[in-house]
Amino acid sequence: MLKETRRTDPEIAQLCDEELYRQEHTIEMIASESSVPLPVMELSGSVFTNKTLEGYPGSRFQAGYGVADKMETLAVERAKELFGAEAVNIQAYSGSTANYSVFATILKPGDKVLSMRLDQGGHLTHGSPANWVSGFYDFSFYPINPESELIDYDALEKMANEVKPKLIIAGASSYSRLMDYERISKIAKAVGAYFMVDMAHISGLVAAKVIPSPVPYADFVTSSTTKTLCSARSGFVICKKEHEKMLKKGTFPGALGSIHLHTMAAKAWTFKYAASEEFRNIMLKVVENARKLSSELAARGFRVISGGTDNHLFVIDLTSKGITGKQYQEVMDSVGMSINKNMIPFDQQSPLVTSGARVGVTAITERGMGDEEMVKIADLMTRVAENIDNQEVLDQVKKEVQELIVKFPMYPADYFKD
Ligand code: DSN
Repeated sequence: MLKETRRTDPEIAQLCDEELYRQEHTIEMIASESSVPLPVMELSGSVFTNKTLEGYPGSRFQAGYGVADKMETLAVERAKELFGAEAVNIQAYSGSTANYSVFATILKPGDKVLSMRLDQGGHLTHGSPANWVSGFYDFSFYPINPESELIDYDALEKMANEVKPKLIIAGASSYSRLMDYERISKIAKAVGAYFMVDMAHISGLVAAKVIPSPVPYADFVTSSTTKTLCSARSGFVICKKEHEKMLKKGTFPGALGSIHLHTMAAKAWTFKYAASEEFRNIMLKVVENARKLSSELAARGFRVISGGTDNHLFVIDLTSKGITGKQYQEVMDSVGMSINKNMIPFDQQSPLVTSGARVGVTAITERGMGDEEMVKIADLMTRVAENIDNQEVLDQVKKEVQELIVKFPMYPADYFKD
């Protein structure tokens, strides 16, 4: 696959080889990661990358659109079928740009938006002070209940009545529980707000019908495609038929430029594959593994936020182990296990330090791991947390990580050789 790169630029080829080695030898538990099937990798690097095109099928700004129109139409039709959607816009480059295109479609500067705060599970693009949208729109945040650590729907309703937002956003980057989309959609309707769900993290589980879908309830559903959907680095937006025309305009020329046909081709492949029994079985196992790993960690003294998980991820509070998220992330990485530091609800630490860590099991489940491996990983994670300064223990853990991971190769050994 890297034949010409090896010939023309051995330095870059070497970096690719090093990254492949790192991935093959790492227990990958960053919840937003997955390893893409080889056709997705091939299509992401396909000849479609050469084509510049703006507009939509049947109405383009450049010549040479015939094949591209077929590709975009196919991707849209497959996505509609997979998610039972009335309309889909496939042009987003990522989950973030999918959100921006919805904002460009329905919001004006200063409009009010009600969403979930970053430290309680939300996303940067849902109004975090660190993101440009916070200076452009007027964000308020609904809370989670400090005891249950679940969304407080009564408080959400009260805030919606007080704030009268133009848009209510649900969906999160580190919330491990199901959401009551039906209830939020009723609240949104009652106050005259649009309802948008950002299902970036869970779209694979939704596609496989392993957890409930927001599609019947929301005006707009946005997603990236790299997380549980295990596809190209890209995104898409689903909407009700009545919003399709304005979403098209809001996306192009409203928010984005020329389309990325290469990742569109990869997404089209995924929208067919994600309807298969094979993909559904992986997603079923993802949820089973997340439950198993979280309960094994709880049994070893970690506090799991909200007491468990219904999806592919969960957040652990590290204060009982006397370490920060930053420390844990760094030392875990040094022994070949990859997680990310994450704020816990009402965290006293800064986002760069944090009191918690987020753990996701999509990538290790794709590699074939199950119950037995979840028990072993819980044991390895505990030994790291409890021996953060003990190099002898960490060296032993590193050795055991390698013994485990080499039994579950990610890709055929010879695929990237030439
Ligand atoms: N939103 C970030 C995450 O969840 O890790 C990147 O996708």
